[in-house]
Amino acid sequence: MSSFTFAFIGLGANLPSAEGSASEALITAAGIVHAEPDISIVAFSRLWRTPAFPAGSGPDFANAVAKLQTNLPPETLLDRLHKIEADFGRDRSTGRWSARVLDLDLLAMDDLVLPDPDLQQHWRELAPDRQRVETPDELLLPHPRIQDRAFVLAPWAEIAPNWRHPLLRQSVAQMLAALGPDALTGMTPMSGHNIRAFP
Ligand code: PH2
Ligand code: MG
Ligand code: MG
Repeated sequence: MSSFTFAFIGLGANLPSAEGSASEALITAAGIVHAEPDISIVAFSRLWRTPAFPAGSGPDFANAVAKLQTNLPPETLLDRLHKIEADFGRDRSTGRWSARVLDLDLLAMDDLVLPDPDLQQHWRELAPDRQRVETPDELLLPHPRIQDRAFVLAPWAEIAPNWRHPLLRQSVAQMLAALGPDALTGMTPMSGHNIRAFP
């Protein structure tokens, strides 16, 4: 597993931390990810301010998507992302979908499908009430909720509109368009935080 691969990660935060505001946390986290051995950020979206999903569940989020180049296998990359979250003081014991100082989600790597198409379909089509309480034990790639989430797809479309979901056969731009115009309600790109350029 040393072939050179790209990956997409989603960054999110909706609580201030020792690093400052949620948006400052994303910028600091991006620098830490880029400084990791065997990982480079090669593209970074704008930072977006997005209403918390589900509606009313907490303060607005800052969200962004980064494209990484890495030769790490998926599980190792995910471990590195979790370690960075922990260093930010993220407490994973407070439950799913609670407010967080930093969330780094592995969205996709190349056109890899993990663990298999059937389990992908099971988790993708899980009823919303069960999504709150059930979590897969194993790593799923692509992340099973990307096609539902404008806060992921809108920043992602800025850097890779043509990346294609290997099972749904839709591009990022097509998945975003399929959500309809209301999906972007309340979402705004933030100015003054342009970190597109990584050396
Ligand atoms: N992340 C969640 C739950 N809800 N809402 C927004 N707007 N942005 C997120 O990143 C987000 C969320 C779980 O990780
Ligand atoms: Mg998340
Ligand atoms: Mg997460």
